[in-house]
Amino acid sequence: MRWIEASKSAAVGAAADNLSAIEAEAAAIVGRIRQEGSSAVQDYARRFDGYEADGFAVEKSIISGAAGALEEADRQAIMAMIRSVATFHAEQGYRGYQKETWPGIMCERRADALSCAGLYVPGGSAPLISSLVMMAIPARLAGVGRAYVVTPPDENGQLNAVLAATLDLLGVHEVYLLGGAQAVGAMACGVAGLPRADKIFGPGNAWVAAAKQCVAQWPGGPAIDLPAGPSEVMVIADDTADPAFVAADLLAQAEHDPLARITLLALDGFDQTACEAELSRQLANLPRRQIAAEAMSQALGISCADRDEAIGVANRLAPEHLIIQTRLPRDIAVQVRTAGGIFIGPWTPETLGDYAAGPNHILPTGGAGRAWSGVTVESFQRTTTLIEATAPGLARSASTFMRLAEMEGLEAHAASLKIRLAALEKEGLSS
Ligand code: HSO
Ligand code: ZN
Repeated sequence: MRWIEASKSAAVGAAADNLSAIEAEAAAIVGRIRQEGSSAVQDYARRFDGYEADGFAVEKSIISGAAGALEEADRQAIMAMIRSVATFHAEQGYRGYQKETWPGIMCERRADALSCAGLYVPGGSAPLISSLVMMAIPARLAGVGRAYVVTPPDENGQLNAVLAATLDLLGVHEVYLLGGAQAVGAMACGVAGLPRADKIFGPGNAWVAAAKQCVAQWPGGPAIDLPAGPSEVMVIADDTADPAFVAADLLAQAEHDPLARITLLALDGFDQTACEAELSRQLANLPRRQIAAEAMSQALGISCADRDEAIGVANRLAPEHLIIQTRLPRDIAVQVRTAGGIFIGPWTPETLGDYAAGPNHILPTGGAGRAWSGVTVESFQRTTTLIEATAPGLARSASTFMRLAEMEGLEAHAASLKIRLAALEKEGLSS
């Protein structure tokens, strides 16, 4: 872990990870899929996933009944996760409403679910069943017409068994075995047997994140949920923090990805030496220590003079997850306005939120939290506004609208009102 003073941390974040090479590769992959379609997807699947097949769709019979293979305690844990995520998300969703803004002009906002959403579930070394739940539940609550899952095949070229069981418990039966940037390309273009997604959801590694950003910029391309790349955690710790807890929380994110961004903001009195010792001790016992060690080699410790300085750094870096292990942690939480999710106090490890506390764990990374929020039911909805005027409503308000059109110098706009007023006058309906 490298330590710097907060006053020297201005370049952190701006210097960003060296992701441009990955961005270029991901752009080349989705670009070729856009040009060549299914054959390019098959080629990449063969090359990157070692997956040789005509199609990518998983047979429904593999999913239905898959939950039967789970141990009872595992089944119950997954069901508990589904329930608490559903309970928290049930409060969400755009509200439709009507307002008569002028006498005789009725305005309405209507919320509709997306027609087709593609949900990417990262696979590889750790199939993230929790990420699946974090997308499938809000999609269902929003009432999405068709929500399908795309996930890489396991080392045997199969759908991971625990993932299959979770899909079964969720009642999601449309699944395709594809990973990485090529999965994003296939969802965006609607090729290789996948339906064209209106919006692509899901966390992923740097390639997946870059591919999503790329397809979202195509004219007419799909929308994406949010810029979500490699995991990030920031811990703010003071002299009351237990260095072993802090070390454990840093490693819990480090084990996700060699590119995971790990930041520790140390306030006066935090025992850095004890924390470093705990990091080495705990790391040595982790099965995924190679990944975690790689991420930790890039980890940054920032010494902060006081709470305000730490709050300033946190707001500037906008971490995906912020864990506050200090005196009066809630006072800090209310002042940090850019984090994806905040975990308050010593008894709230991020792991609670990663799995089953309730809130969504798909959160903005890379500083995107300054403007983006995590996935919600609203992410699966869009809104349309409706306006309906009556003849008297139009007649009474037209002069104001006409003045506005004239101020903008748009005569045809004004004329679309005048022609109606004339018609109303003829019928003797004008006010
Ligand atoms: N921490 C991850 C989510 C996750 N953790 C899934 C465990 N499983 C998001 O950054
Ligand atoms: Zn996690």
